[in-house]
Amino acid sequence: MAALCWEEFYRENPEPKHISFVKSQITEFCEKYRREQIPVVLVTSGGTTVPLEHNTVRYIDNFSAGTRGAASTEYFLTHGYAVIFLHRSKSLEPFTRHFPSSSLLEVLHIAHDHHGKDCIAVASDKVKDLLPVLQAYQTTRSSGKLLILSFTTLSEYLHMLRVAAEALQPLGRKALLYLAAAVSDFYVPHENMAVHKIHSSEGPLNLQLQLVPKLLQPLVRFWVPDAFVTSFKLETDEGILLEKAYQALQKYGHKLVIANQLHNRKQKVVLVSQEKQVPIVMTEEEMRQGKEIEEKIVLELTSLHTKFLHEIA
Ligand code: 9Z3
Repeated sequence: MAALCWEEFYRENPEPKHISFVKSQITEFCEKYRREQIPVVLVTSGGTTVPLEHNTVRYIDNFSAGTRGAASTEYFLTHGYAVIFLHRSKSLEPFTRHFPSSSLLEVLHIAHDHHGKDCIAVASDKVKDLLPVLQAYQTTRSSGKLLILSFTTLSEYLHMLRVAAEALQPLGRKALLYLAAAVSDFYVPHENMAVHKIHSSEGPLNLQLQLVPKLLQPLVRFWVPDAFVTSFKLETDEGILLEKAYQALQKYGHKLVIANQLHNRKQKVVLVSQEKQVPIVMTEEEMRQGKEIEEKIVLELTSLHTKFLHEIA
């Protein structure tokens, strides 16, 4: 069966309950930076779930730890961008990602203040790791340049994406979209979903998943026609990766597809545009030093965006 058109998808899959609050937060954020002439980037991050039941016990998920989006957000902030970070609930977030919960207690130790009372301090060998993160975090907190929003399901994500894109429209060319979330191509339509937990006593489960309409089409054409839109293409078969990236460019007419493979996504990506392919590769040495590929991706992207801003519209 063919995919629904995007309007039907939005009609048939209800908005998340908090959508009007989300809308007012994003609109206010975009309006502030539009007035201040500061570029705004929408970073999407993490995988979307496709629930099998309304009272969800089981769901299908797309793989993504959220490293790409969370790390890139930190680099966009250092380049002066205001960032809307739309991420899968409980996936990695900027700044806190450096301290996974398992190592959080390792950073602290019990000390004594001058009255001999117990207090908590940062272990001295951890200060050099913690300090730059804490500085960047506090700078961001006081600037107010980071808006963090979360989704869980595919439908929540797609509703929030539309609201965010429409709010970015008044920024024109100053809006950058960096769509790194891993978005399902398949879903169970709202009206076909079981209400309660599906039981094994009913026998083997036959699932038919419908195709998700390609939302990049209306996004590029109607919601943010002037913005610099970048999407990611993920494949596991290297042989088809670039071909798929070009197909996406062709189909949606946006500026850039960042092509990556699952197994080496932290070492190599290719920036694919109509004009050229720019590979970004990490050396062994850079990896050993703990450098991140997102630093290079964001550097390249902000420079492409700056050039785009200076072109005659
Ligand atoms: C990506 O390709 C991201 O780079 C990763 C990042 C999900 C691989 P991590 O979060 O991984 O750092 O662990 N995202 C886009 C994936 C996607 O679903 N793309 C669609 C496709 O490939 C197009 S929108 O068809």
